[in-house]
Formats: sequence, structure tokens, C-alpha cells
Amino acid sequence: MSRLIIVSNRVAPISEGGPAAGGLAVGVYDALKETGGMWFGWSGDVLSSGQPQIKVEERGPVTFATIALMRRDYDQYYRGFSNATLWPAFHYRADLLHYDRHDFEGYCRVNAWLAQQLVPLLREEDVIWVHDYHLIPFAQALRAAGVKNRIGFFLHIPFPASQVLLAVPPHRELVEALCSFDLLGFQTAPDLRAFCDYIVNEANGTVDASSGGPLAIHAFGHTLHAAAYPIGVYPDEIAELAKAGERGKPVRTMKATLHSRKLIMSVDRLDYSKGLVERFRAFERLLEHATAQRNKVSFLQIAPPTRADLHAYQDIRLQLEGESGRINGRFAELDWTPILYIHKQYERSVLAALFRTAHVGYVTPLRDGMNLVAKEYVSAQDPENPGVLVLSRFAGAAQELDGALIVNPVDIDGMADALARALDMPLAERQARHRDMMAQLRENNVSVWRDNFMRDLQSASGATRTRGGRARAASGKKTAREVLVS
Ligand code: GDG
Repeated sequence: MSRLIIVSNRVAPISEGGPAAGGLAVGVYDALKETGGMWFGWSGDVLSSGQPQIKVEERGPVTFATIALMRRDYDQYYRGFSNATLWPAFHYRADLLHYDRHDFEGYCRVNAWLAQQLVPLLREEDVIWVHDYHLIPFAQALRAAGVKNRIGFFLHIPFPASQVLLAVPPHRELVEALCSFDLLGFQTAPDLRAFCDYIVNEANGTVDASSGGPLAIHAFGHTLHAAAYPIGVYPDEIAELAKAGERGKPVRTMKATLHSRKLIMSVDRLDYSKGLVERFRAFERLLEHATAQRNKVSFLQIAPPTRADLHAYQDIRLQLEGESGRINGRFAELDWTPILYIHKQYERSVLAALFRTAHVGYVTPLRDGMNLVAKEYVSAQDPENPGVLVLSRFAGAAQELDGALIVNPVDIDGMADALARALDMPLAERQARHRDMMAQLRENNVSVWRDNFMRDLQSASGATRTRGGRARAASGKKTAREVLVS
């Protein structure tokens, strides 16, 4: 069996390799344990001087290989191009996009350098699975170093529509780099379609859907494959975790402060893509219009800090602090604070137990690749008395979770209406919606995501290495538009 090599910007701290960590870490770590393999990436350390050295640690069948970044590399590759250019653009926030040519050079330089660090650790039979937007040029860099192994890529965030991607100056270089992978995985069909649209309309490539499996893409002299692989969770493990925590102290404390009021709950990294300001305003609108809900419902927003050294993240923090203070000032009573806004991280087991307590899971990103919180909230519910998920149509999860109340996150009145409906939804309807969503989550759990991707990568037959792809686009070739309607 081939050895699996996972490459991601950050390697999950080893103590997080168990079930205590999030979906991606658990799913990937499980695959590594089954096949044996290596997880390679940045350690999270930033050096001001010296020379980063790879640290290799063995944990059973899994090798963790991590390396620090130099300060300039961190600034250009991570803070700069990855998080100030790609992240906003791929989340349709061209207004927040900051571009600096030197950052892009740094991004390519760090990808090439990381690839060179990995090369001596590789064996001939290894299959390499690269994760996320920080590492788009990674396969190109490995190929330049002579690596012939199969290399797949999974994008955890949305792939934007061409007109938005065109706002990133080196858009062509990025898509060309993506075409050096053997297999590309996207979260949803709309992301895949957006990629195909760029290939056909901006790169003069072709898309061949005739195999019935992953699409065959011919562009920039490469042939590669691409498909949607929606990431999942382990719903039954989350349900167990939630149930176990039900009588724990955090839940008892929360229930005591609620005094039998209903609870609306959200958990997000504090990121402008998560639609937090609009969400707060829709809760305000609920209190404004549905006056019977005043003093009958509280809203808990847990928002751990992230990328706090970027201006856009400092701005969103200030904005939220202002909004929560304003709304609480407007509606609070001596015995009731409408919004409980917490800017820190909690243990996974505590979150799961709190989800089970919440009557409404309020998940309304402006854009999100998938959004695991939506899936975790549903998983954590008591099937006898489940809560209701209010979900943005722009979260990838909305493509699968039909049982949610689907909202447009900029429609403040629409979201307030959905909250009111969720709070008053009859038990039988809540149960039916929950049953449907749990069936979906079980069928597409994180093992299925991983196994489907690995199966297609194993059979992708290293086609990228066959040049002259365009000539191979045979009958059955479809344009992205045809793929879109098929
Ligand atoms: C990216 C894409 C895609 C959050 N707060 C705490 C905590 N979390 C956990 C959640 C969940 C994870 O972090 C967040 O995952 P999301 O999917 O919601 O969002 P991103 O971080 O933006 O993830 C996203 C994902 O990759 C996977 O492909 O779905 O679209 O943007 O698991 O529960 N965990 C703990 N304490 C917290 O306070 N322990």
C-alpha cells in the first residue's frame, strides 16, 4: 500500500491528533494511522534569526515533520499573500483584498522552499495530498524538483467566480499552478463549476465529463482531474461527546444563567467571512419586531481570535464589540443580557455539550467553503428534542443540509424571520428535519470524504505528467456551461 503524505500549512499539534481536534485534523490523522504516513508543514514558530531545521517526530505509524518560518516568509507568504490577498478574494471580498507583488514572490518562494524540504523525505511509492490555499504552487514546485509521485490538492475554502478571481493580479499563475496537481478537490459543485468556468473561458482549456467520475481538465499543457468532495464530520462521535457533557459544569452554568430562556448559539473564528455583524443585527431585528421574544431568548456567540495581526481582523473585532454593546444597551434588563459575546476558545467537548443545549444553531457566513460548525451543531442534538439549524445559503454545508432553515446572510429581516420560526418550530417538524440531516451526515462522514478523494487520487494515474493534454480531449468533451446544467 502507498504511504500517504499530508502537506498543510499548519500541522495540527500532535496532542490534537486524537478525537479532541476538529474534523480535518481527525479525518486526516485517521487516514495517516490506517495507511501509515507523514504530516508535513509549518510548526507555527516564527524565527527572527538563524536557519529553520525540520523536526521529525514519530507517533506510531505517523511521522510528523514540521519546520519554522523566518519572519519575512511569515509576513509575505502567510500574513501577506495567503491571508490578505487569497483569503478575502476567495471569500468574494475583493473590497478587502490587499495585493503586493513582493508578497506573491514570497508566497512562491516559500512554497518552493517547503517543497525542497520535503523532497529528501519522499519515497517512490508515496501519494501526496496537499491542503488549502497557502500551498497552491506546491505541486509545481515539487515537479520542478523532479518529483514524479501522485499529488492531489483539496481546497477547503470557496473557489471564486472568474470575475472575482480576476481581481487577484497573478490569477493566471495560480490556476496554471493548480493544473500541476493530478487531482483537485473542491468542497461543492458550485466551486468546481467556478473552476471549470475559468479553465474554459479564461484559460482556453477544456473540461471532459465523459468518464462519469472526476472531470478531466485539459489546460496549460496538463491533463488533470477535478471533483467535489464535501468534507464531513463524525456525527455519532460528536453526539456522544455532547451527551456526555450535558451534565458537566459549563452546561449547568449556562442553563443557570438562562433561567429557562431559549438559547441561540454560534461558534466561529472571528473572521469577516463569517457574517457576524449581520448576524448580530438580525438578532436585534428579532427583538425589535417579535416583542414577545424579549427576555425569552439569549444569543451566545463564541468567537475565538484568529489572525489578530491583520488589520481587517482588528476592524471586525472592534465592530463586533461595538454592535454587541449597542444591542445589549438597547434591550438588556437587570436580569437579562441578550447577547453573550465571548472572544475566547473552548474545549471541543464543551462546545458539543453547549450545542445540545441550544434551541437554535445560528450559522450565517457570508461565504464559507463548507462550515463544519453547522454539521457539528446538528450532530450534537438530542434526536428526541432537537434544535433547529439556521444556515446561510453561502455555506458549502447548505448544499447538503436541506433540513436547515436556509437564509441569505445579508437579508436581516429574512434572518430575523427564520430565527422566530426556529424558536417556535413544533417538535415533530424539528425531529423530521434533524433525522434527514443526520442521515446525510452519516452517509457523508469525514471517512467517506477522505476515502473518495484517496480513491480518485490513486486512480488519477499521474496524468498531469502526460503533456499535450488538449489534443487528448476526446469526444464527450463538455464546456463548463454544459457541466453546469448536466
Ligand atoms: C476552513 C474553511 C471548512 C471553533 N471554535 C472553537 C473550535 N472551533 C472549531 C469548530 C470547527 C472548526 O473549528 C471550524 O471549522 P469551520 O468549518 O467552521 O471553519 P474554518 O475554520 O474557517 O475552516 C471551512 C473547513 O476549513 C474544513 O474544510 O469547512 O469552510 O473556512 O470544527 O468546532 N474548536 C474548539 N474551541 C473553539 O473555541 N475546540
